[in-house]
Amino acid sequence: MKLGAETIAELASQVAGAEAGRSPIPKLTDRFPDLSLSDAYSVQDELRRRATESGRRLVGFKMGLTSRAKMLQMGVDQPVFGFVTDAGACPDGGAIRCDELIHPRVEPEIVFVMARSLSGPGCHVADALAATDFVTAGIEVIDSRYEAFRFDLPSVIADNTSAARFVLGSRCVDARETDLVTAGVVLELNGCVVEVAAAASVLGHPAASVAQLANLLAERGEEIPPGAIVLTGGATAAVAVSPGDHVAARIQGIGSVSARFE
Ligand code: OOG
Ligand code: MG
Repeated sequence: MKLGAETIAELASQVAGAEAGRSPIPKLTDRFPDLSLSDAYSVQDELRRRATESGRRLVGFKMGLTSRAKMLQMGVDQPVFGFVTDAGACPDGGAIRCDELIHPRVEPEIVFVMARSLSGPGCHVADALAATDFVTAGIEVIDSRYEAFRFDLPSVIADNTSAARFVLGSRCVDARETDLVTAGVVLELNGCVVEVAAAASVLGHPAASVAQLANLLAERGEEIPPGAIVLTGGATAAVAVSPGDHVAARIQGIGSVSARFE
């Protein structure tokens, strides 16, 4: 289906309204079963346009559903991308308010910061590594605007892939000097290890996620700009958090990052 600009704007308003009012809505495909992936990215583009128009700064992108653990958890079988703005950034070790969110979950992610632009199509791991400045440890806080965190591919794309908050570690590591295949990824909740993975759980190598982002952006006439951060996707399943929780992600050879929820 190719939706008109008015419908795209209306769907963007529904998602934005759910976020602002912290009141989840049924997934968009309940009302628009034929919503195409391209329409869904148009809704996301409209959300991005409104975010920057209201003064938020686009700081990069996020890939989602890049690991088997995430695909199985969410029942969706293809990677997707969303955008991240300065409004989502939280300091390492800082507090994140749950009353601003609907049903937050956390996931450990390897985050790339780009030195140069990266344009698809045809990008591969080596192209991504060559364009990277450094990698750091990250926690992404996702918060679906859909009831019961249930969605399908078009619905989650139109919801900016559940993007809500993110926390970056303070240690910057050269991606070419680090083993991003066998490195262990550990997610701790209140001091207990709750999820573990290897870096390779993200598309075989998290740089492949950056390359795939460039290739997906190219389909929409865009590229990854220099200086952009790229969240490569949860290496493990996401874990629900509530006020009082403390979360840490530890990534072997890269470092750790943490957040408190209140
Ligand atoms: C969609 C976003 C997925 C990831 O890292 O896989 C994501 C969701 O699971 O709500 O951010
Ligand atoms: Mg994520």
